[in-house]
Amino acid sequence: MRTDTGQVFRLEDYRPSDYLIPSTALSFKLSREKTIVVAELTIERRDGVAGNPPLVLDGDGLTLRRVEIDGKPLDASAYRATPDELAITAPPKADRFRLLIETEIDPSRNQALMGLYRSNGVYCTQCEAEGFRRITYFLDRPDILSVYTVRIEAQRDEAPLLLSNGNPGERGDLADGWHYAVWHDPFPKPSYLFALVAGDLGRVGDSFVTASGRTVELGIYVEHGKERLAAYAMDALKRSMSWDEEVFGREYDLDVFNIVAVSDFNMGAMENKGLNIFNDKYVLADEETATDTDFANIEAIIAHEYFHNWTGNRITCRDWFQLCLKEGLTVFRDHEFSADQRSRAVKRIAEVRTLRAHQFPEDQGPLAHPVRPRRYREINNFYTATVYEKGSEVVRMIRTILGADTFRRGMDLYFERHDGEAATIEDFVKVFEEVSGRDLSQFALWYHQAGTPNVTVSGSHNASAGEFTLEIEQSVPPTPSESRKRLMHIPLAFGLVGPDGKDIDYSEVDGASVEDGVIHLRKRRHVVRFSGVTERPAVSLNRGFSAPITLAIEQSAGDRAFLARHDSDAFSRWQAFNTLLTETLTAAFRSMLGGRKPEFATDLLHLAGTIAADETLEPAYRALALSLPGEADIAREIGTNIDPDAVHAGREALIAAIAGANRELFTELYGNLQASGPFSPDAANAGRRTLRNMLLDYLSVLPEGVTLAAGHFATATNMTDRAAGLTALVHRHRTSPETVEALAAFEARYRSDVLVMDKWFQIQASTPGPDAVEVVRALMDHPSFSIGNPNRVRSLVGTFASANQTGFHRADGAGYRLFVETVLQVEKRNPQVSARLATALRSWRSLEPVRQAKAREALLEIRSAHGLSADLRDIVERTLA
Ligand code: B3K
Ligand code: ZN
Repeated sequence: MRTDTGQVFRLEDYRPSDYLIPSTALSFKLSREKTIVVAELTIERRDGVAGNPPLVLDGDGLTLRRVEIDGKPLDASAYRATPDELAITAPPKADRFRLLIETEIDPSRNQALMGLYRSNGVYCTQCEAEGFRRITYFLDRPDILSVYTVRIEAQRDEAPLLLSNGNPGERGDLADGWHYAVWHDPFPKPSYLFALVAGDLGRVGDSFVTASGRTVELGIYVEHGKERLAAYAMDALKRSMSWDEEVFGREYDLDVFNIVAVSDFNMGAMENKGLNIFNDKYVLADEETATDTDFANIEAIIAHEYFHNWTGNRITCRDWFQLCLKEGLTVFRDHEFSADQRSRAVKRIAEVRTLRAHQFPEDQGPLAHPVRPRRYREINNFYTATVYEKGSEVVRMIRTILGADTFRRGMDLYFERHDGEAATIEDFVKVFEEVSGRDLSQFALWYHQAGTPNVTVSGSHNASAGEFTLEIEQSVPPTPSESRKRLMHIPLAFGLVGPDGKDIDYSEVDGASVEDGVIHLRKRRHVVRFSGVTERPAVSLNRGFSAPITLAIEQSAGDRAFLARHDSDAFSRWQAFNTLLTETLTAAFRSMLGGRKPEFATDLLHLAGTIAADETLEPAYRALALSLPGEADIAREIGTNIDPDAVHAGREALIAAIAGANRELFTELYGNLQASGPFSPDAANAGRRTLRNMLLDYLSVLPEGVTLAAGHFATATNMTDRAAGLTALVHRHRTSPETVEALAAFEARYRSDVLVMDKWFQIQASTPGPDAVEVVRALMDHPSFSIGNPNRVRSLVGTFASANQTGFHRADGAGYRLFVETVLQVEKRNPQVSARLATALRSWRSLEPVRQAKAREALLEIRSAHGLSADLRDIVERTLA
């Protein structure tokens, strides 16, 4: 592990390299403890570079065995080598030369899971962002595009399968049971997209004929015996390939496309050219082992990585500050794909919930950074919800402002102009300015300025004049190292809903800021007047969540309830009810703090029932409406001085009140939603299960709840229902015999399937209440748990720290002690995972004083530990700053 050098990287320091590497030939002799890598690089001096400046290559923990230039060993005086750098002090004066580097690496000891490592006996790689330098010395930066030829040698028994990027070439046998395979990738690519896999895996094959009639061989490689579980992923891949042709005009470009599932992986998946490597959690699924959410995630991640072939691979990033160029855009593309495959309204609501749960706290806390950051200490810490999810929202806003057709023309121009290049956000914004003729410079602040803008709105109606006026004000709160903010261009989609539930056909009086149902805020304060509004409308604002802002609108509960039933925009309709719930929950929190029993408006309780039973709405939508804001969402709304126990108690009280008021209705609906016929993971069937399981969640708090949940669990015929039954039992009836029995039955059934055991860990780690700390501690000794496997750590400790407000923030600090111990233990092996885990404390300043002090102590304890990685130190120091 590299310890922290304290170096800060700055966008303004970007400088093109003096040398280029147009071609790279790699040869691997794979062996567990001692793998030999020979890299033969064509090095070219960049045009315009004078003389022969030193060539300084990046390394990370490498052992150099040999270095030659143009076939001759290099004299020791001509270079300097450390594990982390190879400097050729006086390279040849020729414009072009061949550099050969032989390194030795030890994949079996690689626990950071970056570079070349072994997972379950399979050799695999992860190079983004800076893992390639753990394989060989290189100009390991994304603007160095090279054509790769890769030769892999391994023992045939150990690794019958030898894969790399591009198209397969020659293969054959060697002496002593060894064999080899050659791969060639004709598309120049940055080193972070290099990949190699070698091992003994099962294959699922299929093919796809592209729009222009080329046949592409598709392969998904999984552990032997699990081939059947890759069928859904294969189907999702083929759907992604045709969707990208239809919607973005993008065709696949190689003869093969391979996906490999491995069990030790730091994130979801990786888009290496022609050879995607996946966390097996996002490939393997059937109804017995995967929930509907798992199926949806697989579909989205398969699509995401596939879409990177154009947005990320064919056009890559000039430097890591531009990460959102590929990530935000590709998230936008995968969101659109899922919206088309499933339900657009449901997908949009789910996206916004995720954005609020993950990106808003980041943007509103000590780790806030712009979508395109200007500085970093450790780039791995910038694979964030801001870069990904807010990055996607920014692309969505461009489409909102330009309209779908002009947006598509802009995308076409982007692909045409920058194919084969390493581009920047400026390049991206420019294509849209060109095709639309608009000035997007103020809009581009969304990339450059951190923080969630706040928009406040009030409306007034003048009945006699038939006028309605909106007064709107924007402000952007200060964020770390950005105290003064500029005003943003915020596209606010809206509608004025009349008493009949239909949108009023208004005209704007001044005609300055409204265009196609969108108010364009550019100034601090706008007064927008509408005529032709004879009856007082209910205002529906930020329709479709057109801008990622927080919105405070003066509106009566009556108007909100009206919109919750009648708004023609499905998102805003959901939002209206969700806002009512949020307001109710913050009031309930205050009652709890004051020692009073919260009281709930009967109208609200009944509105929940009306929405649940509204057959004109899809079941998945109804489930989202009934799903209360989470405890962290409520805490964020309250802002400061949070007592998580009071938040929890208030929320539980509302659940009980809704369940009590709708007992018969919910019971009946629950019964009607019982599935018949074979399982299908499609959106409609999944939606019915979601609604039924949401109703179970409510009903489980009633006296008959334990019996109902136990029956639900016992009769479940798929993992979605089984996990929902177990969750209801564990979260609501922790100590009942039914729960103990169900937990044991689940464990007995899935003991040998660690991915399913992750759900068993998650359900227990998220159990509200003070005992969770001890439960998690005990589960860390469970035979299925392993501190070295990122999925296990995330399921058990990650869930506890980020999805269990009452357990993690236990007032005596026991949750934080477990957290410190685990973070430091994980840190020794895998800094990326420990740093990610440590972000769980990013909102510590919003806690009440006693917990706040304990959280701070925990962070200080981590900070004072010896030899911290750059990853963890960066997170902890920024969190404390
Ligand atoms: N590009 C990878 C993420 C790499 C993370 C490196 N720390 C997966 C993705 O976003 O598609
Ligand atoms: Zn991505």
